Formats: sequence, C-alpha cells, structure tokens
Amino acid sequence: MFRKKKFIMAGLILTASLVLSACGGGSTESSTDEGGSKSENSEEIYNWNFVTEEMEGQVQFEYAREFADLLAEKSDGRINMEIYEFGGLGSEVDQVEQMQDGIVEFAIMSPGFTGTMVTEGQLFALQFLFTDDMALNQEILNTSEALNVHLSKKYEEHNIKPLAYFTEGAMQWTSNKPLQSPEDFQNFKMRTQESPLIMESYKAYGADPTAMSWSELYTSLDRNIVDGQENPIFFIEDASFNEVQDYMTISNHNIYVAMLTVNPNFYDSLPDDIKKMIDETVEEMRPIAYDLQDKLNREMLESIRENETHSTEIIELSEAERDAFRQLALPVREYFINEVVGEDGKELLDMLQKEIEEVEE
Ligand code: 6CS
Repeated sequence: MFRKKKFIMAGLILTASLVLSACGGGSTESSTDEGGSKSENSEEIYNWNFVTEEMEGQVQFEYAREFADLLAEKSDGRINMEIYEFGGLGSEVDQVEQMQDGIVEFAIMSPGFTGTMVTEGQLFALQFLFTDDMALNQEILNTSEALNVHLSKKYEEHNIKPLAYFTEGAMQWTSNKPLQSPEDFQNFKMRTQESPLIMESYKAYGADPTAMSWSELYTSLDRNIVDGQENPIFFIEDASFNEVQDYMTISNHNIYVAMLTVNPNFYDSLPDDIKKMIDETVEEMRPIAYDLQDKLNREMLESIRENETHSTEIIELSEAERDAFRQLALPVREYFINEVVGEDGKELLDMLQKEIEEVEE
C-alpha cells in the first residue's frame, strides 16, 4: 500500500490546483452523433473528474475507484473518470469550490468543510447523536428523509447535489496524554475540521480547538502544535498519526460521515440513460462502502495494536465514562438550534432524531 501520506505539502496542493483550473472540467466526445445531442443511446464518450479528500487505500479514494469501475462497466467504457487523490487539486475547501464551479463533476466531501456555508450540515458534528451500531447508522444514512431530502436541498442551494451519505466508521481520539474523562480535555489543543460546531463540541469538554486541513496534521501533532485529533481508525493508521501520538481512546463519540456529491447543472444536463446508470451505481455502492470501511477499520486496529516501533496505548471507555462526555455533548444540540440553524434546522434535527429512534426500535 502507498505510504508516507503524512508528507503532503502545501506547494504541491497549490500547483496541482492551478493546473486543473487551467484545464477546466471534464469533456463529452461525440463519436457518431455530430450534433452532440443529449438523446439516449448515443455513442457519446464522457470524461469526468472525481476528487476525494483521501489517498489511495483509504475509504473515499477506494469508493471513487469502485464507483468509476462500475460506471465504466455499465456504459461499456463510454464513461471514464479521472480520480484525484487528496492534495492533487488543493485543500478540502478548494475541492468544494471546484465541484461547485463544475471544474470537477464529482466529489466526496466531509460536511465539516462546508460547515460555514451549509450550516445545517454541521449536525454531523453533534456527538452521541447516532447509534452505537454501525450497520444501523448506515441504514439511517441510506433512508433518512431528513438527510436525503431536506438536508440535501440545503446543499443544492449552494450548487452541491449530494447523491449519498455514507459512514467511514466510528470516530476515536488520539492524543499525547491519556483522554479518559472531560477533565483530561481541559486546555487540550484539539485539531478539528473547519466546522464551527465541531469546535464548539470540543469547547464544551473544556478543550482549545484549532481547525486545520489534514495535510498539516501529522506535522502539527509531531511538533505539539496540537495535542490530539479525532478520526476513524483506518485513517489514524493510514495517515500515520499513531506514529506521533501515544494514546488512542476508543470513544465512539461520533460517526464519520462523507457525502458523494455531483455538480447539479452537470447532472441535470445528462441524458436520462446516463443519469440512470449513475443512480444505479449510487445504490450499488451502499453495501460496498459499508464493507470497505468495516474491513479497513478492523485491519488497521490490529495494525496499530501490533506496531512495536510506534506503540500506542489503547484506552477503551466504559459506558459510564462515555456518559460523562454525552452529558456535556447534549447541550451543544441546543447551541446548534439557537445559535446556528434556527427553526428550520431544528425541524431537520428533530426529524433525524425521530428517524434514529425508529430504526433503533
Ligand atoms: O480528518 C480529516 O480532515 C480527514 N479525515 C477523513 C476520515 N477523511 C478526509 C478528511 O479530510
């Protein structure tokens, strides 16, 4: 597997980003249909760009690869997708803009990086909201009307069309000191994504959060610019954060959610048969994505456990210990409603909570 994912450089990010801006988006080649009509069954060739926030071997990139393979197969090779690893086209926030501008057609994005734009999407930052059963959580992400209809509408207002929400696994903390109770978070320098609500959640524990791209995270942990971070286990291991952290707390305080998104103008302009292929592929990807994260998270936990060169002390929180965090996390929901999203967002969150309860029953 490709290693050294910790060495992404800001210079590389900028250069690659400029190259793609100069190239523009993907293309459509009409091989037999001179008029380039959008009718079904044409022989058009489609060349699209697909950007992810992760690297080869990680969930988002492998999702994109499988998605592209399925579409190539369904279209008898007429749909070709160029998949970009993170760092190839810029920062996470740059990638969002490229998708909105149609420079790339497809993107996998984490709601955290659009937190200031689509404030309602920050609900994924609310800790202890989902269940402890990952299969149930994926079912909620697949079927929730709150997410797939109402939240998606909010993204569409910003030229982002979510096609699917999927989990990359339960989130855990890594740190340079043991994290077992909220007291341990006092003045703890916690790295978070851009979302103000993720930051608020850590302030509720007494921590001092700093938002940054993951491209800076390995170095920032190594140099004690930050003391710790949260992520699913596969990502902790694959980005080598365990090499520069002494502890990993199995807190399962949240689930990591990513969205498969498409530029809506591009999608709407496609012929119906091509749209159908995309929609079918989105459905086929649901169990594939679930199994992928499940496998990687299990394997990487073993890998962290067995790593003798960079040993990590693994702390498993008891239910009582988790509850101490849950009690501090619950008021953040009120903050989300009163200070961030208002009545509209409250309805969305209420609906999602009801859906979660129903699936749990
Ligand atoms: O921590 C982050 O920012 C990154 N974590 C994951 C699991 N995927 C991409 C994201 O940017």
